[in-house]
Amino acid sequence: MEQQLSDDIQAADMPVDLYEAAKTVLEMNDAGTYTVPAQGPYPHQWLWDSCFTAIGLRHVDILRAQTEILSLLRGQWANGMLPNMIFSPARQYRRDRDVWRSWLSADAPDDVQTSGITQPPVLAEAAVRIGEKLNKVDRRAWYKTVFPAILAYHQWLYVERDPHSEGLVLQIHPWETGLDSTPPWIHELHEHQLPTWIQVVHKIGLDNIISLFRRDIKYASPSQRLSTLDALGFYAVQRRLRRKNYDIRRILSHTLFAIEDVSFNSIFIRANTHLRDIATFLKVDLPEELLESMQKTEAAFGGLWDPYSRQYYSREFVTHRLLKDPSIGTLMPLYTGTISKDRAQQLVKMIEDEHMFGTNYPVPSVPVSSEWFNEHAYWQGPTWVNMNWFIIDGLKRYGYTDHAAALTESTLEMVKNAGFSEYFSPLDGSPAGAENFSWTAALTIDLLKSAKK
Ligand code: 9WN
Repeated sequence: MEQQLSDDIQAADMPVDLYEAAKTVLEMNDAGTYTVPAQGPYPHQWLWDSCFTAIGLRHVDILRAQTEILSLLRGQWANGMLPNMIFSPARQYRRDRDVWRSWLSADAPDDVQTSGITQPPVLAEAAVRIGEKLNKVDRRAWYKTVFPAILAYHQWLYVERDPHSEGLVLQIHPWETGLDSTPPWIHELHEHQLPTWIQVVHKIGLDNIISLFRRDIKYASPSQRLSTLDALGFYAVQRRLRRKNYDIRRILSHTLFAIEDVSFNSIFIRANTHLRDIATFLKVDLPEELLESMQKTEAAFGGLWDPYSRQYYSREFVTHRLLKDPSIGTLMPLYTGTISKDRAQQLVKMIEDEHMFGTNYPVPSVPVSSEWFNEHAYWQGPTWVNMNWFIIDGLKRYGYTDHAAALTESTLEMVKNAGFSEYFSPLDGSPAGAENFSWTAALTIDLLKSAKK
């Protein structure tokens, strides 16, 4: 009650138009028990999108925020996996469901159809953020409801995605990182995963015809999305996973396309901390084996640091080779809260550097000095509000409160000027991608609220 009152007072000081406009976007995208990322290009429920949405919605309607999370759990597989997409049952999306055929795996749920891969584990963060808004009795009930699912999910990540018990978890499709076209992954895709038929299609110029069937470029300029060559590459990876019935042993037995992504693992480390906190609150013990794995992850994470360039990178699972195409992933360790202060300072220097991430509207998804940088090209340059949200959170926890405040301000200004776009040019803040994007709206609400704290 007390918390609710102080939030109401804060809401009164906010730029009402931005707050109200953000709420309207979420209402517009509300599909009943979940929120679609945007009308048109994204008609299903996505894993980390719903987590971000719930983080914003908790300020508006806590019950609806809880429903957003609970509706995600209906997609959980028997082995603990949470899929990146739960498909709308509407007739017109049959093709989307058929591409994945989740029913090929005995672990997939019977009553909903899903993809066969996951997305960054933001679930524990969303659960805790909702928990913060509840009194102790309601928080206990809430944590009791979601704890088994989060536990099963983290255990699955270790069992299936850390098969050698080395500590870091691997990803098998660029979509699992949520940063689809991020340079290190696209580089690897071209190196290991472009079958000959795709190269032939590209050579004879058939991609133009294939483009006609792409839903995404009906809603955004093709220059702001994946190239058709890369989209075909993604499709080939997905088809291979489907051929193996999403069985990880069969998938990993013959592949060089498995990456321990720095951004995914950063989010996982933070999620593990949240899971431990939830268990402490509930006074339950986490399995010893899981606790050991969590410790191993924090220790192994140092292996992603390159002392020469003083940056973090993702690495190949098989060879442990660091993938040195620079990207925003290098900054995500700030969000873990477990790297040293010295390393955090190195990362902050890069955020300040105008030749790297210190643009007019930071934080670009690729540093401006990179040959990959392109201000409107999806995950190869634009600024994304969810990444800023992670970085702001990390900056605060490492004591960089002025940096966090400045980044919050520039993010809100960018949204206020350009609307709730999916992403923005880091140079002039111009909008790109889909319009009225849910996580941009939800995290705007959260930043508006947190800016006062
Ligand atoms: C594939 C929904 C999702 C986000 C991802 C973003 C984009 C999908 C796509 O949209 O990915 O999952 O169709 O490109 O990259 O982060 O969750 O908003």
